[in-house]
Amino acid sequence: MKKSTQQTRVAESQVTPESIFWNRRQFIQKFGLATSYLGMMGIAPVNAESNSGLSGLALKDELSSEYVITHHNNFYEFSTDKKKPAELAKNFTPGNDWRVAIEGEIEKPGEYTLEDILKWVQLEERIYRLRCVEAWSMVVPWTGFELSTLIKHVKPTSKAKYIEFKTLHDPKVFPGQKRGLFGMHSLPWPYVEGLTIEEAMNPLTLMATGVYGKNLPGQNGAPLRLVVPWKYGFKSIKSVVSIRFSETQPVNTWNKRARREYGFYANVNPNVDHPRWSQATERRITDESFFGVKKIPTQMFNGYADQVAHLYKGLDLTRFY
Ligand SMILES: Nc1nc2c(c(=O)[nH]1)N[C@H]1C(S)=C(S)[C@@H](COP(=O)(O)O)O[C@H]1N2
Ligand SMILES: [Mo]
Repeated sequence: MKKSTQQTRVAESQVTPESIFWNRRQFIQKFGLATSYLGMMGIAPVNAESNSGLSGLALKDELSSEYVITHHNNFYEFSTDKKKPAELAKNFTPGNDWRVAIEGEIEKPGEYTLEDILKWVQLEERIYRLRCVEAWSMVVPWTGFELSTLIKHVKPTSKAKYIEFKTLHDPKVFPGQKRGLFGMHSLPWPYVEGLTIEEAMNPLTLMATGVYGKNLPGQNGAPLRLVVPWKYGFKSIKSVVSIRFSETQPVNTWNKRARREYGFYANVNPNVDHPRWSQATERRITDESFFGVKKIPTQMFNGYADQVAHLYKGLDLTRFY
């Protein structure tokens, strides 16, 4: 069953031109509904009238299969083994009563449910590349909303320069948060990530609630996770319970863990190698062998330079990696 449905899906979506991407978005805005991925494939008119300089989003890459996206995961709260989160997350099925603390330098701090948040925003589908710092990549059809909409809703003060995100910390839910050998943790918990307010406001930055037209499965960061497609995957923090606006730069988990290997910015950059491996190429994982046999050149900002390069003008990207 698994095999045949996937193959159909991938075949139907080999090419995802910009026109489909943007018209889908307009369609959803117009009719105020998020239709499933397959449903949308049928209605895409041609001619994207090259929307407001948002070219460069033409994504001709083959989609990774739903099976790959949901069975090859980095989610250390469950396990450091990429094949295990799918199994271990079976009972992690949070719903719209999921609570998110939104606080710090904003006019409307509070504890909100996902249901509250979904009233403020517009869901849409976005197909993005996901490039892990480990040099593998996938192409994912996310459902989600622009983080900028949430930000505007809670009204940041002039002191809000950064946003810090946290994942749920609960060893009863996440076995990987229990102490392991020698009382060690795989990472310091909770998992923390951060963005500058400008990065968070960029129209590419999503909060995802779904993948392949379905609610996010536990292993992909249910019920709400960040997606920042021009940065290495570790920035795209899963199962978010806290969004805090601050004046100072947050210390993100991987930076805390290995400062010289993982920075705050973590922009995808083929010219700055990881201290232990090259970042010039990546293995594109499309099918369930997980091998990612196709080796392709990594693009600056993961191919989203037109949308985000301006954010880093004057910043030495070899120092601020
Ligand atoms: N809370 C949390 N978020 C996380 C991670 C994690 O271990 N814990 N792994 C990150 C890494 S390294 C990657 S590559 C992506 C993987 O997302 P995916 O499993 O949906 O492909 O999630 C990121 N978000
Ligand atoms: Mo990653």
